[in-house]
Amino acid sequence: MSRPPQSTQAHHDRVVVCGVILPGHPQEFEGELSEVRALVGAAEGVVVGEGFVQRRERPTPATLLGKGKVEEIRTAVDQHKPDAVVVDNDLTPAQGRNLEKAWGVRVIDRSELILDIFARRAQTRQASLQVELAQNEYLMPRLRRMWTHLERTEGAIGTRGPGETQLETDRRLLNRRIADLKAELSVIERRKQRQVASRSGQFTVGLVGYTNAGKSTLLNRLTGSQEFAADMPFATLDTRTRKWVLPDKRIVLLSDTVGFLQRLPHHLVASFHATLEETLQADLLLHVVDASHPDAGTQMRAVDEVLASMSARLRPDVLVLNKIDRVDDPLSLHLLTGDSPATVVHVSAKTGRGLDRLTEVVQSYLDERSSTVDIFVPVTDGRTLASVRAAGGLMEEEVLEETTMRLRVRLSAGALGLLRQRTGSHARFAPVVEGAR
Ligand SMILES: Nc1nc2c(ncn2[C@@H]2O[C@H](COP(=O)(O)OP(=O)(O)OP(=O)(O)O)[C@@H](O)[C@H]2O)c(=O)[nH]1
Ligand SMILES: [Mg+2]
Repeated sequence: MSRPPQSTQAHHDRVVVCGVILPGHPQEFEGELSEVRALVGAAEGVVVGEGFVQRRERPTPATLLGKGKVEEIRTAVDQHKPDAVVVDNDLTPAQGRNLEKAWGVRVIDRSELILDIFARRAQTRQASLQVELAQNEYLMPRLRRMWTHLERTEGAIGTRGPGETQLETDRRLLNRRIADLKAELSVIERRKQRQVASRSGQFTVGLVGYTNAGKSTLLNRLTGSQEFAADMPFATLDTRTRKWVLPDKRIVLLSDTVGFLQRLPHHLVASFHATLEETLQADLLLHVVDASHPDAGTQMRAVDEVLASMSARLRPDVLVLNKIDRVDDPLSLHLLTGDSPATVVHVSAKTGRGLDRLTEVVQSYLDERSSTVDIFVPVTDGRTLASVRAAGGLMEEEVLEETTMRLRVRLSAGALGLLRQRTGSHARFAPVVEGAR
């Protein structure tokens, strides 16, 4: 909850939280304001006092919250003297201004809070630029709010208030910064696209899911990595891709990415589009769900919605119900998956339960998209033999007439193409007709 982003101050902002439930908002939002509390924690803030929730048919245009609620919160502000009030909704610039006037304290809306967390977590150049871009676009229509204290000179004949002039300068600078950020990002994105294209021979598996579902923990467990995983929203902001060696030695690339959240700021989704796309282009998409969460169903739908908003054809192939070590009632898992067309696997990334089944599922997808080939290589060509063996998927090896090796492999079309390139004219490929084996 600081600007500029990435503050290293140890100071913890004390905040009062409130929110309005509008028709169509998920149930989760009701009651405890538990999600916004977790978000405040992730922004290193501390919630003081009770939260204020108001259910309304439609927002009050000027202040979002109703008059009575604004008064009630004013009393809480007087009592607790917080650094800010966090409103778990998006506010228009005018609503933010009006509430700050009414409460005499800084007001932070949901988008700003989420942007702040992202700013704290960004580790790569790309993530930092993406967050800064989203922050600046959020700030643009709100610049005026920062200059309200200078507005008194407004309207005097023949004068333009110093606030106005400053505002114009700020706008110009901000626009220039936004253009620079976009330019630098597009350079990084093009470079990454080339990297992704260079992997085209490999079978790729992408992990998506609500924040805190356990994606990074699963990636670490399956690939023996040690990426940051923690009980907080948005522990991961970047795409990480790791090699996953399957029991039959075939290699797939497993990618982890930023978690989703319901009602994500659209600036942020737009900024992170490139990062997400990298994962979403995977051959196989796994949707990881925290099955022990009371709002698991809502979270699953939120993920589906974000995916659908990015591309209509995006549908996860496998639903991974994680954290089953914390689920007592197996029936609840049944209710969660309902009539989902995806393959469902129950796992615990923590204890390792169910991971063998998940591996089988991934292997069988890989098999479906693979074909079997006999590769003939001179026995003396150690290099080519090594390349074929390293590609994985080796099923048989046989020496023919002491001069030629026959290696039978089962690989995805991409991996086979890559192997053909690597081995050049040193190897002869002969497809094995299915069923003849
Ligand atoms: N009990 C239990 N806890 C788990 C399991 N898997 C992950 N966790 C915990 O859940 C928390 C979140 O895990 P992460 O792997 O960071 O989740 P993520 O989906 O990567 O979250 P973001 O990066 O924030 O989107 C951590 O505290 C994990 O230890 C599980 O199977 N059982
Ligand atoms: Mg993570």
